[in-house]
Amino acid sequence: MVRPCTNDYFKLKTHTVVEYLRQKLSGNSEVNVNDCLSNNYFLARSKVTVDLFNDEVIELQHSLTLIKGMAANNVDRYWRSVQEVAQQAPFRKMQTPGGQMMSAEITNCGQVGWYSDRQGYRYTHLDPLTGQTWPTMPTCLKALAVDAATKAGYPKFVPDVCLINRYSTDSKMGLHQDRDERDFTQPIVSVSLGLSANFVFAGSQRNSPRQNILLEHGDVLVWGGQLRKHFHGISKVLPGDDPLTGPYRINLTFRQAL
Ligand code: MD3
Ligand code: FE
Repeated sequence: MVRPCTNDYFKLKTHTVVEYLRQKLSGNSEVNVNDCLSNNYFLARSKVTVDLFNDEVIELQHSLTLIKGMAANNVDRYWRSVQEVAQQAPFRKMQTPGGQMMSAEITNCGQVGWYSDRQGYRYTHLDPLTGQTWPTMPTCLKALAVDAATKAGYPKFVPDVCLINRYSTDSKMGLHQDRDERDFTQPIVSVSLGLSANFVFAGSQRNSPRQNILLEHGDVLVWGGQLRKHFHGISKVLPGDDPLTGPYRINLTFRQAL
């Protein structure tokens, strides 16, 4: 069921949400509760707990669908698959074309992999680190992405790459657009595992108004339509020791690149 994101609906759960946010963010000076409550962050957080919002497919805004906690089911399989990918194609830091080191570590699986160095951003058929093809996309991960895209209204989504980011608590990802793919009518499906992060979502311009969205373990988001080309980044990974990932946040983005 797709439930529209209306204020009436969220007012019902306001108290729970506020308490939840306070707990989650307490002692974290860089992410402010009031700030979060004042914009769409509040709406995102209204789907707080898996038990409150189990199985709901929520359209946070046009072309942005949240399936709260979807990946928390079967997460052991997903996590094992990520580790198997990382054995074949290790996480590594990549360089931007400008020569800066990115702070998140990256690997890929699928027919191609996203890569960046002094020669630019691109998708490659071989992993430059190993000289081998990128690992095959594990079936359970692909199925998760296709299922999420279908629920969000993109039944024809066939991801050919999954880019995997690993963040420690001092990693960030600056505002950027994802524009190395061929067909922008296809969505991107993102899956967050482990530590939470503050995701910053801007508009079509780098200096468009920004909204903050707290991405938590198990969250699956489908980004389509015009939003597909919007600027976005990760400003902060919240410290912690996750039972699954330890000191890391893992983000999977499924794309149709070719
Ligand atoms: C909105 N990753 O890999 S996931 C990336 O948390 C990337 O690792 C972030 O940005 C991360 O390129 C954000 C959410 C996300 C991913 C792709 C998008 C949001 C997006 C593409 C267009 C618009
Ligand atoms: Fe991105």
